[in-house]
Amino acid sequence: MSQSLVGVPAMSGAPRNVMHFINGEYVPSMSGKTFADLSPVDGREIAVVHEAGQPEVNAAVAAARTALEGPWGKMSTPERMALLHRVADGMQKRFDEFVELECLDTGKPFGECSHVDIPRGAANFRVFADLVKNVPTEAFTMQAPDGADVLNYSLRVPKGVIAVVCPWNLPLLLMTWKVGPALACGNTVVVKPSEETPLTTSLLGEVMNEAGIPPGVYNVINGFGPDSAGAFLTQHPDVDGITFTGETRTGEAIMAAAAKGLRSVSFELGGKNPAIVFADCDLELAIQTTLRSTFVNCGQVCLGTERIYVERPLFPVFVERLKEAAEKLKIGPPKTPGVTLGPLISQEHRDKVISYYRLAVEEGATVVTGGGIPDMPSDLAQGCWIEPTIWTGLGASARVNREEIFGPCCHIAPFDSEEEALRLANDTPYGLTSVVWTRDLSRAHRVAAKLQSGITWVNSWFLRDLRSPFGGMKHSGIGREGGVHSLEFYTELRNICIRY
Ligand code: NAD
Ligand code: 6OD
Repeated sequence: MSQSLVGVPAMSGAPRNVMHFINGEYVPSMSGKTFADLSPVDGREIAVVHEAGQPEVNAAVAAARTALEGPWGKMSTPERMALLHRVADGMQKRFDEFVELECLDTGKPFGECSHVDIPRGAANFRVFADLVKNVPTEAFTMQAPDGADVLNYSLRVPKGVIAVVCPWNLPLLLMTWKVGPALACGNTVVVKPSEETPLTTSLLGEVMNEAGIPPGVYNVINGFGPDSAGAFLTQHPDVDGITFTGETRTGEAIMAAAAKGLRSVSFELGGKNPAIVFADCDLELAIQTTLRSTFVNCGQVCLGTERIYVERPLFPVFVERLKEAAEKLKIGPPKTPGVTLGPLISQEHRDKVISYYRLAVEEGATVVTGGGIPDMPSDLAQGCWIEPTIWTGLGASARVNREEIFGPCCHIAPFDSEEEALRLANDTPYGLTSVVWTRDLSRAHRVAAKLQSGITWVNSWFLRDLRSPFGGMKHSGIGREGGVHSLEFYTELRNICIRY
């Protein structure tokens, strides 16, 4: 069994070596092309990553096809489910390595990786393995014109070879959220992790081998998007379906690629998510939860809150309380005790977020707190640090209120009526999530029903039941995953009609 060098602690700080994982083997790029994976904490090179060209992508897709038609395709559902539980067990066994690598790649606080990202990675395999066994299909009886009996029944079959293209913000969680159900449904996958965060996706290859998953079922190719691994994979004619999480603009490019050959897509895209806070809310809970929904993972969560509308009588108190809470966030590296805010993912992304910090001021915002780059010790000076930031005073048409920033920042505005709050919240091309804060149950139902988002949380945020539908409206996505909805994308539903 070939070993990745990704999980091996680097000797004297030397970068790790990240290869592709194709047909159960770690392989380098034929071209010898590599790129650097940099730490967001201090800018040092943490890994040398092999960049896939067309030959590696072809090999990965071919391996996936062979496995689909071979041992994986022939395996019974209970055998496949047992193997997926072994994958989850294997992730649990190597939990510390996964946490270490995810923290290294993303710079996020240790507690976030160990309490959210990695446990969810394992849960994504268990939940879908169990679910597939328990979902019924349909059956209808009728009579043919000559009086013969007829039975229609449906069968779910795997869709085929699935391309899984992933972002960097929750690398293992979001990748396994796709790979778990895809494999549970009997497909094989070729994963393209983000070029910013390839480590845990690579390590999972070893776990797949250890669990006994046949070669070719789980393949990983590394590289960038356009003119690189991402584009080669999504344009590949032998890919049957593409599941993608990332920016809306990238979704448009991938949809164009998918049009050739009429491949189906499932897209989880960007957001500009609102929270509506009524004056009767549980203020303490609303503040503590909004602190998370805005600043956790340094604001790099697609479900996060960037626009907050507060009923006018509560507005000054809410702004002051959220400011106080934001100013208590402790910025620093993953393992420093008490750290609650890590860096942004890259200098390039920090440049983008800082450009919005400048734009907010140009558009006339009042900076309630933050707005800049914090002073950090000299050994962290090359990190992608940024201050948590709150603005007020902008109108609905300000770009800061319309465009996804994906940083630790939000704008807070007052409202005077339920209708106005709904109009403001829905005034966006996006429609991923929304949050409502109120103790009035009737109002909670009324407002939740009128919000234009795939997911609405009432008096909570990011509470996830993996059986429930997940996805975005408008420019925030195409399709739903979660529970049976994942099965709808990862299988073809066939009808058999029998006259007897
Ligand atoms: P991104 O779109 O830049 O990249 C995502 C992936 O797509 C990467 O692996 C990248 O290499 C690849 N890619 C880029 N261009 C491509 C192309 N032309 N063809 C094929 N592949 C291509 O997104 P990101 O910056 O990694 O992630 C942040 C974005 O993801 C934010 O907009 C965020 O809202 C969104 N996101 C959405 C969800 C959701 O559930 N809706 C979840 C997480 C992140
Ligand atoms: O919880 C999930 O399943 C999920 N897809 C979360 C997405 C988070 C976005 O950053």
